[in-house]
Amino acid sequence: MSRLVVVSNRVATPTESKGSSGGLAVGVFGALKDMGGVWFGWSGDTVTEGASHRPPHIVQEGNVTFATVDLSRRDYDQYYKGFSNGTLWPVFHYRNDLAHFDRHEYAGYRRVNAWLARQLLPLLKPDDVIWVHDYHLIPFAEELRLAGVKNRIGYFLHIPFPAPQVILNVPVHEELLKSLSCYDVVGFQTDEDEQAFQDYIVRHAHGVAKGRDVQAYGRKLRTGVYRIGVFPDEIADQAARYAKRKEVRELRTSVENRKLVMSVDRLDYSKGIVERFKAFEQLLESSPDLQNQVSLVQIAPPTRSDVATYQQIRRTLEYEAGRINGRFSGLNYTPIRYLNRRYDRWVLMSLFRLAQVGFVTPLRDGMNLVAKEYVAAQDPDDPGVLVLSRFAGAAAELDAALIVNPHDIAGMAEALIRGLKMPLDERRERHQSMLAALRTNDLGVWRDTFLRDLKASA
Ligand code: ADQ
Repeated sequence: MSRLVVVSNRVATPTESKGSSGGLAVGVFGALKDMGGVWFGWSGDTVTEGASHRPPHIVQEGNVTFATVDLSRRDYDQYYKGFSNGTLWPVFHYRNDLAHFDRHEYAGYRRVNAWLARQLLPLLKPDDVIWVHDYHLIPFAEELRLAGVKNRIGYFLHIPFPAPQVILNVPVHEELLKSLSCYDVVGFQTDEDEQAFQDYIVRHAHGVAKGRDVQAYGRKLRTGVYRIGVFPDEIADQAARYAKRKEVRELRTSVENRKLVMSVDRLDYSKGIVERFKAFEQLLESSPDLQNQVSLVQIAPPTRSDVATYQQIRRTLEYEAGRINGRFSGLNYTPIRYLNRRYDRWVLMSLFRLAQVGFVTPLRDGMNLVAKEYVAAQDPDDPGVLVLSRFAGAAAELDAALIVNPHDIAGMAEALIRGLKMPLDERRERHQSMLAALRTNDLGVWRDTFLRDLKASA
C-alpha cells in the first residue's frame, strides 16, 4: 500500500497532531496514521546562515515520521515574509493595494522551494503519494519533477484563487501557473476558485479545460473542489464538556445578563475586523435599546507581526476599539472586548457556545473554519446565530447563516440585530440545516476525497 507524504510550510508537532491545536493538523495526521508516511516542512525556527541547510530533524511517532528543517534568516525574509506573505497572500485575497513585488524575494521563494524539495528526496519511496499544501509551496512539485520524481503529487490551496485579472498583477504569474501544472491534482476550496484557475488556463495559458481535466504547459492534470471541514460532533462534545473551565466561567459571569457577539480570527487584514468593529458601533448607535445590553468579544492573536501591513492593521484596530469603547462604555460596561491572545482549542469552542451571535465577516477567506466551529459548538436546543460574510468560502455551504456583505456596515449592523432578536424556532431550524451540512462534509470527507482523487490520478 502507498504511503502518504504531506508537505506543508509548517509541520505540526506530534502533540499538536493528536488534538491540542487546530483541527486541520488532526485531520492530516489521521490520514498519515492510516497510510503511514512522512510529514515534511519548516520547523518554524530560523537559525544563522551557517547552521541552516542541515538535513531534516526526524521524530518518529508510530508509523509517521515528522521531518523538519530550519530556515536561515535570509530564507525566512525572502520566502516566508517576502514573497509568500508580502505578495501572494495579499494578491490572492484581492488586496493588490497591500502587495509588493521584489525579484530577490521571488528568487528566494524559488530557492527555498528547490532546497526543500531536495531535502525530501532521500525520504521518498517510489509509490508514495505526495500531498503539498498551500501558497508557500507552489513550485514544490516542479522541483521534484526536475529531480526525476514520478510519484503522484497533489496540491491543495487553502486560500482563494483570484480571478485572472487579479493574479495578472503578480509579474511572475505565468511561472506560478506553470509550476501548478506540474501537480497531478490541484484542489480548491470553492467552485469559484476552481473556475478562476481554469479561466486563467484557458485565457492566458492557451490551455484546455474540460470538466475537471486540464491541459496546459504540455501537462495534463485534474482540478477539484474539496471544501475543508471540521469534526462537528467532537466539537459539540468538547464545547459542552469545557463549560466549567475557568476562562469560560469568567466570561459567563462578566457578561452578566447581556448578550454576547463573538468573533475569533488571526489578526489579519483579510478578516474584515475593522469593518466589523464599525458595524458593531453602528448597532449601538442605531439601537439605543441595545446599548449596555450587548458586548462584542473579538479574539485576535497577532500573526506575521514582522510584516509591515500587519503592524498597520494592528494599530488601526487598537485605535478603533479604543475610539468605540470611549464612545459607548459605561462604568460597568465595555462594548468591545479586544483580546490579542490564543486560547486552548476546546476553551475556544466552549466560549463560542456562550455567544448568541457568531460574527464572521472576512473580506475574503478560502473557507473560514471559525464559522464552522461556531456552528458546531452551539447547544442544539438553544443555538446562536451565525452572521457570515458572503466572501468566506464557507458561505457556499452555510447558506442558513445570515449572509452579509462585509463592506456594507449598515447591512451588517442590521443582521446583528436580527440575529440577537431571532426567535428560538428560527434559530433551531437554521442551526439544524447548517449542522447537517457540516456532518455531510466533515474534515474526514475533505481529506479522503482529495486522497482518493490523487490516488486515482495517472
Ligand atoms: P486561517 O486564515 O488561519 O486558515 P481559519 O480557517 O479561520 O483561518 O482557521 C483558523 C483556525 O485557528 C481555527 O481553527 C481557529 O479556531 C483557530 N484560532 C483562531 N484564533 C485562535 C485563538 N485566539 N486561539 C486558538 N485558536 C485560534 C487558512 C485559510 C482559511 C481556511 C483554512 C483551512 O485562510 O480560509 O479555512 O486555512 O483551509
